[in-house]
Amino acid sequence: MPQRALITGITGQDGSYLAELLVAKGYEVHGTVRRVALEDPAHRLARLHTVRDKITLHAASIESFASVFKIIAEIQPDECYHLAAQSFVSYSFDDEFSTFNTNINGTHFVLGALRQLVPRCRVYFAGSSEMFGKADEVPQNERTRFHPRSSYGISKVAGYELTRNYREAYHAFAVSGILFNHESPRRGYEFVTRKISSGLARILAGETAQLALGNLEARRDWGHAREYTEAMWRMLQQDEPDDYVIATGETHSVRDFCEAAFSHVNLDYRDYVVQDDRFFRPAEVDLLVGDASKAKRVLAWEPKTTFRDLVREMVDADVRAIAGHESHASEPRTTGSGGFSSELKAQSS
Ligand code: GDR
Repeated sequence: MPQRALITGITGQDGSYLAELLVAKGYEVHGTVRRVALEDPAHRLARLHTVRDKITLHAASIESFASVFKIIAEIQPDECYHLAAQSFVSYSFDDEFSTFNTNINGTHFVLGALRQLVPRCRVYFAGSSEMFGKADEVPQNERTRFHPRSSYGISKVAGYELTRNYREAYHAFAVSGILFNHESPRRGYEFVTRKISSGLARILAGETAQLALGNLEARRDWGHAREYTEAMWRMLQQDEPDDYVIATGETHSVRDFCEAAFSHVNLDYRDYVVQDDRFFRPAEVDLLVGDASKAKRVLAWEPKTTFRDLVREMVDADVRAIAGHESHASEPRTTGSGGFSSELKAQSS
């Protein structure tokens, strides 16, 4: 009997890479998607094109306990990767209530339904470096104090604590991956890296002359999403459940990302990038950089893609896509305004 995995948020960047990984490992893979996604597969399931006929998709809403309960009862998974969330930090300032509802209740529903229906199921919760927020130590590790700076970050701390408490109180094999930023050509267009790579492609295609961004000095630890989904899987293969930081240990500013992206196509970002107050956040996280030495020691996991290679891969993919050589392995383009696209709600980053 193959191992059966359930991925919530399977249509997102991480969900799609994880689905590919688990299919390659011989798992029977199930995923939850919003009903609207099934009605518009060409766009909303685009990231899943390599595995679409090898996985089973189920319409479900993680905001409904009845819906989550029904899916889990039906699938009886051996492993559950709970990735579905409102994952855009900026949007969480616009609507704290729906961010809490989706992210905290969604996680609670998954944990609660698994406890009742399949207590042996191993469950992964998508924690985030945003839980560290205004961190008081650099780099951040599994023992660093949390100081979230957005309702998104707060919702992830709540999910992390719920996961830990299910592990301690009910002996669930429940773990949190504290993943730092992870990007790829499948990244949603509203996140800064993809906004830069797709904006640059539009500039090269003559569709626009400028790229408006917010805070260029914010520093992040950016890795490749495909490698981060491998870490998720490894966490569920351990003898004991535990939480892990997944990061590269390198930090770069948004400005560095612009510089690397534009210079890759022999342009100077200073001729195109403008700062726009609309894209600044009410509370910013200035510097995040992770210490993944526990993951290296216990999971034998290490990042491989360098910052420059990640930038190049994203820029090359967007330039090719806009030239019409291949379709975007992503969702439909937003306006490029950095605004929240409602169809991305309840997908993982
Ligand atoms: P982040 O990702 O908030 O770190 O969360 P994002 O790419 O949105 O922002 C990174 C940094 O870039 C600055 N920035 C801008 N950001 C956006 N989106 N648009 C802009 O125009 C812009 N200009 C500057 C931001 O202020 C910020 O400092 C991501 C998400 O995937 C989360 O779901 C995940 O948990 C964390 O990474 C780890």
